[in-house]
Amino acid sequence: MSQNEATQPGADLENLLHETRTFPPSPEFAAQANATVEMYDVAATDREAFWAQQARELITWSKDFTEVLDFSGAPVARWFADGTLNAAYNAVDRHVEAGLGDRVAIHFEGEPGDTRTLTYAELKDQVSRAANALTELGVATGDRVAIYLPMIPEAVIAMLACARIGAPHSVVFGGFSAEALHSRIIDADARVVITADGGYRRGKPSALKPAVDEALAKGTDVRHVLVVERTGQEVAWTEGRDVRWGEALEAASPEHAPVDVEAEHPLFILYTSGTTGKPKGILHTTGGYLTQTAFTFRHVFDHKPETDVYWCTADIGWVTGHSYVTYGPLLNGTTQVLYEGTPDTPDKDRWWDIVEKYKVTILYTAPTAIRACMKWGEEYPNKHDLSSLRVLGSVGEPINPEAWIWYRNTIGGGKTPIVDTWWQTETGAIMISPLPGVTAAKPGSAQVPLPGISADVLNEAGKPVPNGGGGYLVLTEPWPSMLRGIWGDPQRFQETYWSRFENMYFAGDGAKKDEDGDVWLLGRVDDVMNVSGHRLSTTEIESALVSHPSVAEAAVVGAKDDTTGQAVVAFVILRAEAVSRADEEGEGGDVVAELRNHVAKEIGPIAKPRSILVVAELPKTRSGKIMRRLLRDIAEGREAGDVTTLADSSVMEQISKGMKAG
Ligand code: 6R9
Repeated sequence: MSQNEATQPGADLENLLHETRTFPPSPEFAAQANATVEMYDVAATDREAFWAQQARELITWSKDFTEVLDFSGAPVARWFADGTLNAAYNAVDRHVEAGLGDRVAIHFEGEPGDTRTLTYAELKDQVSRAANALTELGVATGDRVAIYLPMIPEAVIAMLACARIGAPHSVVFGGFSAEALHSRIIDADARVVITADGGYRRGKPSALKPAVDEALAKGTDVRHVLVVERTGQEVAWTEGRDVRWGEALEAASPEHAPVDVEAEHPLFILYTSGTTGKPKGILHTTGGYLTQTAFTFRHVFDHKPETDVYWCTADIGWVTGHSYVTYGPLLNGTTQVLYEGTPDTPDKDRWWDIVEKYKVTILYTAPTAIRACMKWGEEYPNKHDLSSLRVLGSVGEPINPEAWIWYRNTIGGGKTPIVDTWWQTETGAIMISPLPGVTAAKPGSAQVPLPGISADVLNEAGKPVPNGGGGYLVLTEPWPSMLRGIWGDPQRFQETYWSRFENMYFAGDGAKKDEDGDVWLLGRVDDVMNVSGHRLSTTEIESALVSHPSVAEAAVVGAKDDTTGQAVVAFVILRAEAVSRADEEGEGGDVVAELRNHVAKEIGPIAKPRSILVVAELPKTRSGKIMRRLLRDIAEGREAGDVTTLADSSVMEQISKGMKAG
C-alpha cells in the first residue's frame, strides 16, 4: 500500500496503521439507541425493501410509490419514481399538522450576539410567504434560483421556499467571489438570486450584495434579486430588478399550497470542484435524497426529537449545510442551533459558549475546526459546561486519531460516541459511518457502510482488496440520495464517476481495509484538494493563476497542513516582463501578494495559496504532464522522489534550491 498514490494526501498513514484503540458503546447508550445491529442484516437481505420501508416511515408522500429502484438507465438511477411529494411540506408543514407548531425549529445566534427563535409554525409562515413572493417574481416550477446568503435563518427559509414551489435551488457559498457566482448563475441559468446586504464576520459587517451586482453586470438572465436586510449597510439598488425581502414577504400571504412534484423532480444543484477547472453542478432530486438524509440523521446522530438540541457548524454553501442543516434535521423535526459567524469571535470560546447556552446535545463539525480548537488550548472549552453533549460528529476529511481523542475527551467529557461520517456532495447523504450505540468506534476510521449501502476497496485492476489491503474506494450499488448527474453534462457524469471501474461509482478517494474489514479513508487520489474540509481543484486554481497577466504557467498542489488538512501551494513561472519587475522588487514579494489576491478574487478567499513559489521551470514528463507528486514532496519539505521520468531532471534541483533560498 505504501507505494500507492492513494496514501499520499490527507491522513497520516503511519499514525493510522498504529492505531488500535477501540471505544465500544456504553451499555446505557446502547440501550436507548435508535440504531440496532439487526438493521445491517435486514438491509442486506433485501436492500430495496429496506429503503422502501425507510421512505414510507420517514417521509410523507402525497402519492405513494409502487416502484422502488429503476437502474435501467444506469448510471442515472430513479428511486420511488411514481411517488409524489413536497420537500418543504415534509420539512415543516407536517410537524405543524402533528401539533408541534410551537416546537423551536431554529435558535439563531448572530455573530454580534443578537438572537432569534423560529418555531415550526413560524417557519411554515415564513417559507409560505417566501414561496408566494418568489411566485410573484415570476419563478415557476422547474426554474432555478441562486441563493447567496450568510448563515442566517433566511438561508434555510429561501431553500425551503424554492423546494415548496419545485424550483431547484443553487446555493453558492457566500465566501465565493463575484466571478464564481457569475459562472454558477450562467451554468444553471438562474432567474432569481436571493442575497443579503451582508453578514457579520469577525466582528464586522461583510458585504454580499456588491458581488451579486458585479456578477450580474457580466450578463445573465437573472430577472430579480431578492435582498435580505441583515446588516443594514448601504447597497446599490437597481430599480425594477432588486426587491427587498422584508417588504416582499410582508406583502405575501402566509398561506401557500406546496407543489406536489414527482420523486425524481430536481431539488437542487450544488457546484463542487472536480479535476478540471470547471466546477460540476451536482444534481439531486427529491424522494431518494429526502429519504436518505432523514434516515441518516435519525440513526447516525441517534436523534430524539423531543429532547435533542442539534448543531451543525457547516455553512449552507456546502453539501453538509444542505443535508444536515436544512433537510435531514428539519425532516426529523429537530430543534437546531444556527450560528452566523466565526468560532473565535469575540473570543476562542464562542462555540463552547453556544453549546452551554442552548444545551446542545449533538454537535457535527469538521476535523479542521477541531484541530484549530486543539491549538487554541483546552482552557477555552474548559470554561464552559459541555455536559449536555451526547453525540459528536465529524465530516469533511479524515480525522487524525489525535484530534479524535481530543474531541472525545475535551469536548465529549470522555464519554460521547463520535461518528466519523464519510460522504460527498455527490452521495447526498452519509454513506460510511459508525452507528452510535452499535459500533465499537476506532479513532480515525469511518469504519462501515451504513445499512443499505454497499462499498468496497478495489486495487488498480478493479479487484476487491483483502483485509489489510489498500486501494480505491467505490460504491457498488445505487443508493437513494445518489447524484442524478452533472447539470447539463451527462457525458462528464459518466466519465468522472463510472469509467474507472465497470458498473461502480468511483469516489475519488483512497482507502484501506483493516484486519476487521473496517474502512480507513486516506484522502483524494485525484487533483482535488481538501482544505479545511472544502474541496478545491488544483486545475481551477491553476486557471485562476494563469489568467493573471504576469503568469506564464502555474502548478498547484495540496500540501499537508497541521490545521487545515491540506494547504494550497502554487509554483508559478512568470512572464518575462514580470520577472524583471520581481527582480527589482526582490524575492518576487509584490507579485506574490498580487497573485494571492488575484486567486481570492477569481475564486474566493478559501482558495488563496498558502505560499507561491516563483520558479524558472516546472517538472514535466516527456509527454508534458506536470509531475505534481514531486512538487508535493517539495511543498511538504521532503527531498523530491523519483525524477527519472522527467524530461529535464535538473529542474527539481533548481526548484528545491529556490525553496530553501525563499
Ligand atoms: C460531505 C463532504 C467530499 C470529500 C470526500 C473525501 C472527504 C468527507 C470524510 C472525508 C475522510 C471523512 N471526506 N468526509 N474523508 N473521512 N469522514 O465533505 O462533501 O465537500 O463533496 O467532499 O471529502 O475526500 O471525497 P464534499
